[in-house]
This record gives sequence, C-alpha cells and structure tokens, in this order.
Amino acid sequence: MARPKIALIGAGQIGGTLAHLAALKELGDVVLFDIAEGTPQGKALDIAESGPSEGFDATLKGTTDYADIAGADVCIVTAGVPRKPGMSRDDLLGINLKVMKSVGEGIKENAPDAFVICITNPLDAMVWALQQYSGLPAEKVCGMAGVLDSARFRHFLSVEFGVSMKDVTAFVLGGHGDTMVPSVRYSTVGGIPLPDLVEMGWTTQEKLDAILQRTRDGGAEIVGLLKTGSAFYAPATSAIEMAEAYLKDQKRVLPCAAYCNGEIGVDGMYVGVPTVIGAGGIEKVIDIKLNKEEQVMFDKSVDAVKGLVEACKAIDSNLV
Ligand code: A3D
Repeated sequence: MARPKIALIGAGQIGGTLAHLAALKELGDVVLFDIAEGTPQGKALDIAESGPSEGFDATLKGTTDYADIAGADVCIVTAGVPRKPGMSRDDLLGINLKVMKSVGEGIKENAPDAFVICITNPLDAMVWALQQYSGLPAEKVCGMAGVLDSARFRHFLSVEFGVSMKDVTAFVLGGHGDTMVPSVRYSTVGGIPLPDLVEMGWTTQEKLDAILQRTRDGGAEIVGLLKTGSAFYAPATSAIEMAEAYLKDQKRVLPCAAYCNGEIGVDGMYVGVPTVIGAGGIEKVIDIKLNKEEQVMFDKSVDAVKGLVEACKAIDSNLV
C-alpha cells in the first residue's frame, strides 16, 4: 500500500517543523509548498538528509507548484504571516485572508479529498474562510488551536502539581484568542477535577487563576520572548497529533476549531470545541453541557469570533 501523502502549505517555522516531525514519525511522504522560491526545496532537502541518521522511510519534496500536492491525504496550512510583539492575532486578518483564498483554491483543485488542518491566524476566522474557499466538506476542514492551548494548560498544571504531564488532562474551549475558555471543571489530574484539587489543598484558587491567565496569554508570552515570530515547536506537534488521529483512524478526543451545527449553542460557524477525529475527519462535535459561568465566557468568545468573521465578509463579499 502506498504511503500517505502529507502536504504542508507554508514552509516557514511551523511548516519546517511539521515536515521534520511527519518524517520522524513516518506518517507519510511529505510535500512542502511555499511561495518563497528555495525555502521549501531547501528545508525538504535538509530534512531528507537527516533520514540516514534517523533511519526514517519518507520522501520529502519542496515546491512552489500546487500541482505537486495532487492527491494529498492531509494538508496542513501555515501559509501567511505570524504576529510580532505588540500585535494581536486579529491584526493579521486582512493579509492572511488573501492567503487563505489562494490556498483554498490550490487545495480545491489539487487535493479535494484531503483532511485539512488550518493553523494560520486569526485561527477561527481563517479556518472558516479556508473551508469556503476550498469548498471541501466542513467535517474535512478544521483548525488547530485547542490541542496547543490545552497542552500549554496541561504543562503549567503539571509543573504546579509536580506530577507527570501524562496524567494531566485539560481542555480549552472557544476562540483561539484572548477570550479562550480553559475549562476548569473538565480538567483533571489522574481523573480528579481541578476544583477538587483546590479543596484538597494541592493548589490555591489564586495560583489556579494565574495558570488560567498564563494559558490565555501563552502565545503572547512566546512572541514576547522570541521577538521575531511566534511559537512553532508546540503548534507543529499539536497539528501532527491531529493528522495522526485522522491517518490512523484513532478516534482521538481532541479540542479543535470545528464547524458547529448547534452543538454547545453554536450554529453555522467554527469555534474551539471538543471533537472526535478519525478516518472521517471531524467525526463528532461533543455537545458538552456548560454551567452558567462557563456559558457566559464561551458566548463571549464566540462573539469575538463572530466579529472576525464579519470583518472577513466585509473584505470579501463572496464569503457568506
Ligand atoms: P512563518 O515562519 O512566517 O511562515 C509562514 C510561511 O508562509 C512563510 O514561509 C511564507 O513564505 C509563507 N506564505 C506566505 N504567503 C503564502 C502563500 N500565499 N502561499 C503559500 N505560502 C505562503 O510563520 P509561522 O510558520 O511561524 O506561522 C504560520 C502561521 O501560524 C501564522 O499565521 C501564525 O500566526 C500561525 N500560528 C498559529 C498558532 C495557533 O495556535 C493557531 C500558533 C502559532 C502560529
């Protein structure tokens, strides 16, 4: 059986890391696409040359021609620009919307059967636009943000509690922005919910609140440290987790930006929700019950995404 084909649209910081991880994990053969002539070819060759030492079997090709992504099983989209210190994700909307149009058309023409994972910011609005420009079914187009935001939350919690990250489960809902909603009730250590751990004296409410805020600011913290771009190792790892769930039909329960049809009170738009990812793409959006306080925060986050979607429509009247 032929190896799966993984197309990475955008060969920048995240794109290059994705290519390296996909090869190391032998998820399939990799095609790196970018408009910057030389960048995808150089990165593909560099990673291919790490193959003999690592011992992986995967081919890597760099290209500036969409025809080379033909028949891809998975497309991961990072094309566009990242933010710089002082910028919000939303400041990227105008420029990255144009990029989504060309990427969506490229996928539509060359890889219409792919599972598409968007990473380009502002995430929830860009994945919505990408689905429209590509015309692919909504369950085959999703956005990576929740896995990353949850990983940040899990990392901070494991450090606070001094326990293995493997035993910390957490998820973050809503839009990938300042209004994201890290879920406290549904996050656990070895199955024990966070509010119980506060009662048990494992941490204080103040410390937990600080971790929640650090999670919301997780992207900005790294932008502030790097000064020249945004995070790329953890974002790439998160998207690879989603791609693997699809390619291996793992039925993983992962939070991601998915198209909602009434789940959690959201209809006809993309936002961060818990999903099941398997061979069918987004096989299910999990319709969890929020309490009053969580619902207020979630609705605020959904409203922020709606505002970005309206801004996209104002730029391109073909978007509906
Ligand atoms: P960067 O290293 O600048 O790479 C972007 C690449 O896109 C560059 O190589 C560009 O040449 C290329 N590009 C630009 N326009 C096009 C086009 N029309 N077609 C194809 N390629 C193009 O950025 P990065 O890899 O650090 O980040 C990529 C995106 O991911 C940015 O929008 C970030 O804001 C976003 N990001 C999202 C998250 C989430 O959690 C959602 C996290 C981190 C970064």
